[in-house]
Amino acid sequence: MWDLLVRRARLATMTPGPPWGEVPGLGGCFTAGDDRPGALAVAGGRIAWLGPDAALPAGAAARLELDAEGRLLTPGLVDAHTHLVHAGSRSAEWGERLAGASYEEVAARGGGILATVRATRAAGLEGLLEQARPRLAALLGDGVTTVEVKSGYGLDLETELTMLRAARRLGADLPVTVRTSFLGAHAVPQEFAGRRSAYLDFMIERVLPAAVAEGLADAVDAYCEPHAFSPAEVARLFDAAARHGLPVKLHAEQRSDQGGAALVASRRGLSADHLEHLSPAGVAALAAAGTVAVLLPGAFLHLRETRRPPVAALRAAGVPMAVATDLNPGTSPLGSLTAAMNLACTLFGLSPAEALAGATRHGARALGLLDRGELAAGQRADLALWSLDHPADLAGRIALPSLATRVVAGAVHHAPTR
Ligand code: DI6
Ligand code: FE
Repeated sequence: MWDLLVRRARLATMTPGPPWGEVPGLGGCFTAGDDRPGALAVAGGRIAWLGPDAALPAGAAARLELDAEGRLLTPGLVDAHTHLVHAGSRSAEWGERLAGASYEEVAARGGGILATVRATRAAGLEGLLEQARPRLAALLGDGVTTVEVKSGYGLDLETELTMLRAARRLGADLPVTVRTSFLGAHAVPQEFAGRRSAYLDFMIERVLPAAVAEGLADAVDAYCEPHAFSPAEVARLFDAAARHGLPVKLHAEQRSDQGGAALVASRRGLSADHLEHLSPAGVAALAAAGTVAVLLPGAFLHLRETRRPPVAALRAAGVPMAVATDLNPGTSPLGSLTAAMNLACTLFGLSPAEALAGATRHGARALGLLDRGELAAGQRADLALWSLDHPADLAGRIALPSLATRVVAGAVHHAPTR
């Protein structure tokens, strides 16, 4: 007796398997075909069986049955890069940027990240939770079942920990897996102005160990740009991460080529994120290390960038490409992963199938998670059932509600708009 059985579904498995045919024009996306709907069974929070509906074992039964009526069933979506815990708004600075100021100019006069730091320090745990909940609700309503959340708007001991505690609390209170990244090396705060090395010492010797001691960090991230941290500074932080046994990832090559991708690849990092200015050597380094390229088209759009990440080179080198929202108040105020998938296609040239793989399988790998992101026996039963028929429809629309039901570790949550 299974816990849940979904019947008559169009399964986008994201992985090959014996009964599945590749959807024409959608490499990497497999279904049982229009005329042969699929079925998927869940037991103990995991996928127990899947196959063509007609091949269901005789006498198959479940405590709960869902009739998908031919609609699309995908793995639950994975948003592998967000800053969704933060306080305040930066729309005034966006106005300045629209009028011609650059991102770096705004940051140099104490705006940018430091403006969000002031608001975040003042908010407190409850204030942060109150502001983060609707952002997370937007992602969940769009099919997300796993989300990464970074610190990096505290930049002092207490607020960095408070941000990470808020992220953990969201994961405990809501039906979603939250993975945290420690981003103490996001900016040098005002009180350390002119003392960069002392700030890094403080992060490495005090704040990171405190986060680790409380079990608050799943990975270590940094922002590698001339106006943020140099590769040598990031390397010091990565050494500290290794001493704590934590995997690393990096904001790399967003505004300039610093060799950040090669650096994070040399540490067998989980992901290099942004990559608009990635060089051929950086592509080769990611490919050799198996490090995931996380594409963030929301930031490209909101910053009105013109230089695209080298998607054709990444594809040719076999680098897995994830797609994420980068949900943050300064450069990517984007609360929909399916919209990010659309932008990855329209702005960066991904195919709809690559975008779907980027928000499922490869998003999970960018977080070091091998137990989700595919429909296969043994995977976690994190699923999204859509009021759509074709896998390409998911990336093919912008901000049109299309989630019918989310399943998290086997538990069913119907969308209010169903
Ligand atoms: N992610 C980041 O952390 C930076 N840019 C990006 O895409 C800065 C975000 C911010 O300005 O708050
Ligand atoms: Fe970011």
